[in-house]
Amino acid sequence: MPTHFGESEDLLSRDTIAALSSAPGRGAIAVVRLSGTETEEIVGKIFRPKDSEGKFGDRKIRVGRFVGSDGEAFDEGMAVMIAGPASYTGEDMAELYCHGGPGIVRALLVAASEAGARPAGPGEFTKRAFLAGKIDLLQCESVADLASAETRRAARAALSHLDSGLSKSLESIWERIVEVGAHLEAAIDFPDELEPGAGPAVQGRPMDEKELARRFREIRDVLERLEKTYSSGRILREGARMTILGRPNAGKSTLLNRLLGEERAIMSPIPGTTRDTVEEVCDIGGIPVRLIDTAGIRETGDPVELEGAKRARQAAASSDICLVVMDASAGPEEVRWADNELNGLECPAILVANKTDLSHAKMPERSNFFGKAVSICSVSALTGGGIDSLREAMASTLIGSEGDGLGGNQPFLARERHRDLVVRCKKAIERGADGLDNRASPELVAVDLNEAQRALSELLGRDYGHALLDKIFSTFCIGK
Ligand SMILES: Nc1nc2c(ncn2[C@@H]2O[C@H](COP(=O)(O)OP(=O)(O)OP(=O)(O)O)[C@@H](O)[C@H]2O)c(=O)[nH]1
Ligand SMILES: [Mg+2]
Repeated sequence: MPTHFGESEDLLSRDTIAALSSAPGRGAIAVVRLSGTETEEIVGKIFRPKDSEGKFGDRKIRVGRFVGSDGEAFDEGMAVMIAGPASYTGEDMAELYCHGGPGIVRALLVAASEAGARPAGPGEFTKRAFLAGKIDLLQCESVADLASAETRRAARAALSHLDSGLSKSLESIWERIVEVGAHLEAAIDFPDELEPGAGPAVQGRPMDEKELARRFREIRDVLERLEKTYSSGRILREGARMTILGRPNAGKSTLLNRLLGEERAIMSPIPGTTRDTVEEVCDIGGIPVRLIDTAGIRETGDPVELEGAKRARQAAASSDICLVVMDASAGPEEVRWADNELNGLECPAILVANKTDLSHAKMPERSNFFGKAVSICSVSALTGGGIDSLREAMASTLIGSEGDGLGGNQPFLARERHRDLVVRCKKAIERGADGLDNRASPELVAVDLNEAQRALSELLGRDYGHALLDKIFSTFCIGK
């Protein structure tokens, strides 16, 4: 069980909650979940099994009719009871499968409420699982990430956190901190014995200041490696924004459609076809990428085109990466424009030389580009030539080699909360190491070590209060 600021009783409400757990709206089947001590009683009132023999039975699916408080049946479906504590929340739970008409779902929720259930708040099932000690806070967050994963790879990465990938690695950092803490305490309690061979109650021989400082720095390095995974981890979890920039007619809309595999944006030989930004999410090497097609940029007196170009620049400014598209058949003026554009960008960019199917197309040479293109890709948006290599370049620019292991065995950070706490922990460890170098008193170094432990505790959800839980669970869906 996690420890916290003594708020366990009021954090853990014991009433029975109910919520729609499948997506709202019309569907073939909808799932309503219940959790709490009254679950069996409530289900007994709103679900009439077809074979009325015997008790409900744990984890046995039964077919039957859903009934309102007036006793009238309004749907046929199935129900399963999952007895606590071996359930998701640790309490008695039920899942009801009804037909997915919005009227049926509403009627079922009303029936559950009239039978004594309270509508669940966002993430309340998972919050109960956490408070019952079934999963830690990092696993709770991974549940939310799984519920919103846009790609298989993002799901796999979240699943590795649900499997305690990050928790285990933080636990091992915790143990290392506890170990150096014991040696530091020995130095406080037995100041004269801080010499090799002397013996306060620590594992093995006590460490001297140099050894302690070395251990502090090792812990710092582990935290730093973890911190570095954040930019890739965040992109895998949240997705990336990628803006397509270029002059009119370069083939931006054709490229967007090619990457999406559908004709989303209008393409035409008339320069200035795209007037406003067009956005769509697609899967690039497992990364959810929001692709933004923009209006072509050129000198013009047309106020609509000028507004389009302004929006293109705004989209680029808030992007994780840009594709600068040039028409490879257009001559040196196009090369100069692309180079100039690359120079003005703040985010990483890929130079895409398009229309390479045309016989007079000329491949751009890297030496012609002073701008900071991460890579140069030659493609034909029209025929699809070179698009696979472009996809690879996009994925590796976004999450680089650090991203390769994400979702595998390598622990990584994907949330700002996690990154901030890892940085807080790292800084405290760093201060401690500096203190040891400067022969600060062990008591002072212990203050830094405590601070590092507090940050890790918060990260692992060992220390929490209302505010932290509210913040985390408010981002959850209702019914999760
Ligand atoms: N040969 C060839 N033509 C292409 C290629 N890509 C686009 N085109 C053609 O170039 C013209 C312009 O394409 P669009 O995709 O509309 O260009 P755009 O950059 O979106 O243009 P604006 O929206 O006007 O800024 C169309 O006639 C396309 O068929 C390509 O790879 N090869
Ligand atoms: Mg266009």
